[in-house]
Amino acid sequence: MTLWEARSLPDCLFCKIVEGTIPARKVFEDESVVAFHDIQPQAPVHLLVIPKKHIATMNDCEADDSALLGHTLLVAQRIAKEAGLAESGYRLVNNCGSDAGQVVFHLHWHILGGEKLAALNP
Ligand code: IU
Repeated sequence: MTLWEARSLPDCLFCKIVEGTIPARKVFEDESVVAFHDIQPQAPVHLLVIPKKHIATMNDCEADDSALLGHTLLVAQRIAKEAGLAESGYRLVNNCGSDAGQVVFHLHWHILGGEKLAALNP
């Protein structure tokens, strides 16, 4: 049993995407990370990058997760480049908790790009 299988939650939608029991348009997968198209894109390019291991939020990350977190971010960089966003730029977003609008409680980063995004502080 791999680490992510040991740590997957039966009712977590993103764990089901990792397992393949809910469909997703995956663009990347390795032993610890999956990336896929968001089903409700908020920009011309909207991808999600998630660790396979079930971690609910950024608040739940521990020191042992540092290599996994670093790897997940480097995967985000790689697939943003593969999506053609390196030169124009992109936004990498993690919503942590309800005030930030987190809806799916399995750690993930949004990659948003393909157009001029609204400024955070207009
Ligand atoms: P949030 O950061 O938790 O608010 O974002 C969750 C995202 O997951 C949101 O943009 C959804 O459209 C997206 N999503 C998805 O791509 N596929 C799914 O099966 C489900 C949610 I459920």
